[in-house]
Amino acid sequence: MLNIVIFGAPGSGKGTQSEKLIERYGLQHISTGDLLRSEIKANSELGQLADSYMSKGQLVPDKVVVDMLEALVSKCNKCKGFIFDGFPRTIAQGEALDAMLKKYTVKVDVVLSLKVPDEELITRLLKRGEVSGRSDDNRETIVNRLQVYYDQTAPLKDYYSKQGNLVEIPGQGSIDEIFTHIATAVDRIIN
Ligand code: B4P
Repeated sequence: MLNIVIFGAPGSGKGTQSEKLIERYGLQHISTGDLLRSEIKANSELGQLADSYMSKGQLVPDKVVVDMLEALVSKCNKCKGFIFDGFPRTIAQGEALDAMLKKYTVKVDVVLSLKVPDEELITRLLKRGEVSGRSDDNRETIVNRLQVYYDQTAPLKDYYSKQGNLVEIPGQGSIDEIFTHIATAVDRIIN
């Protein structure tokens, strides 16, 4: 089993690079952002709760996200592995993920940390906002999301660095160029 965490600030290209990872390695993709947005679309109770946080650029509470993820991981008994996209986003989520995988005697094999300067992140997300219709792709919310990232999510880099599985990936350049760096890091692990 191969378990990959794709990590980075909002707009760093986690979703974009995940699509290429799925294509190349055939892993099960779990994007907490996509899952939460589909709950919002369905206007479920969970979706209404998630929207009240996401539209302000805040993180959805850990327990809500961890329970949602645990349900998915436990269902997937024939998976070759997972790409965790946008999860974990807090140290508590990181610890929950480690505990969850331990039950299946597996672990996070690699954390691909995409590095992109803030100005480029803002430009990308504003551009996406022109077409996405996402309530969180506007300047005010983007600035808040970046602050939340630095306060609550970035400390995970240290967490994984101590585990020895963090790989920094330059997140600027063409999508294919970035993926070449990613594939090199992943191939090093599986070969
Ligand atoms: P996510 O859905 O994870 O979204 P994201 O961080 O905005 O985007 P991503 O990094 O995937 O960017 P993308 O590839 O699309 O989270 C949204 C919200 O959900 C969070 O703010 C939070 O509220 C909530 N949430 C999600 N997970 C949670 C969790 N675990 N706990 C609590 N709350 C959670 O790229 C962005 C844009 O850049 C795209 O338009 C793309 O085309 C462009 N792009 C990508 N690569 C590029 C490149 N190389 N050059 C130029 N443009 C590029």
